[in-house]
Amino acid sequence: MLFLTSRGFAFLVVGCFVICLSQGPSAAQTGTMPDFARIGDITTSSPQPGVTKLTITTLGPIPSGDQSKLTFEAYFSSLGPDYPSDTAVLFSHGSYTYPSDPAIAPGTAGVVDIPGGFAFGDADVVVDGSTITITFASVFVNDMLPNYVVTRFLPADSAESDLTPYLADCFIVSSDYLSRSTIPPAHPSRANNPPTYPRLIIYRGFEFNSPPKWGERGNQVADINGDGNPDWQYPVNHTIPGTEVTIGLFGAGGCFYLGVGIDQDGDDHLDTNEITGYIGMCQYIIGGNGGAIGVNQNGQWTIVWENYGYYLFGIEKERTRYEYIVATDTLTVLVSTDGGNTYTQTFSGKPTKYPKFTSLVTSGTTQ
Ligand SMILES: [Ca+2]
Ligand SMILES: [Ca+2]
Repeated sequence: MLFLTSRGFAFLVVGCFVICLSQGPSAAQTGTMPDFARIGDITTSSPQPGVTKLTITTLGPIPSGDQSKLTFEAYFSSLGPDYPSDTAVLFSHGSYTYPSDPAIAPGTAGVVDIPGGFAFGDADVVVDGSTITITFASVFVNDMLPNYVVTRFLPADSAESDLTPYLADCFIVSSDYLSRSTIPPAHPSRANNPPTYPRLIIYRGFEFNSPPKWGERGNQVADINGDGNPDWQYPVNHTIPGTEVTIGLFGAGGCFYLGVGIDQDGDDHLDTNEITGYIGMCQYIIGGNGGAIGVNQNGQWTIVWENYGYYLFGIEKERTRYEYIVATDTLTVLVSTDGGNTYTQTFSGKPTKYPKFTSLVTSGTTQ
């Protein structure tokens, strides 16, 4: 665990006001940013182990009762500062409800997964004059400093129809403390692949280092990829409500595997001898993962796992999406090469028949 206590830093604000050329002029586009929507300084600290405190100081006090549409968004990358930001810690202010899933109401803060657009973590926020203090669990951001912080602002009298395109296309103040990037992140309301399932987040790829190909790491368990070497299990266990079906995360040969099975001994933990199949994996050398349990449009419990592959320098290469319907024991695998806008189905059937999983051990037996 890396603590941030002594790692406070200051942002050099390189603020700019970006005009949405694709939109007609509006009050927001021709106006000026109020001081309370402009960032003066940002620091992080760790008031206690496992807790990160992000302090944003604005150039002017935030007026009481302000009804503008304003967000402060601190972007983090699970893979390091040169990789795409995939997590935002944000504060929604004024009259603006942040369009994540679930939404973040005005006056509250949360942690949002940018690729999926879902809010998966809580954050506490206190506003005092020009100081915004957001406190959250460090694990959400892998104990890293933010890559940059963005504020987005619309005056209170802006038409609602102005809101989404403006927020999606423009950033107002962007501070990049190492000048790594001048490209603002897309607003998550335009994020690819809007969630279609009610989400209960089951896993964030950055919570664990990739499993080693060789050697030992903690949580050692029985050999699951049949190479004769013991493998690893991570503390990710979730049981589908109302069932004994449980998922567990395993590591073997440098890859993550999401296993599913019946929790035979009722300990809310998927033991290796309880795995009946695998329903997701991390197959990219540089990548990230996210997943959720929810109910699909047919009312069936569905486990969704998405694996993102990156080139170096943060360019997304490909993503693979696994959707497992519990009731029918059906796994569907879909691949996207355009950032999640479109997917091509590559497999649908029993998990044990998916070619990448056929050599894995299930319930003590190689399939
Ligand atoms: Ca092994
Ligand atoms: Ca068990």
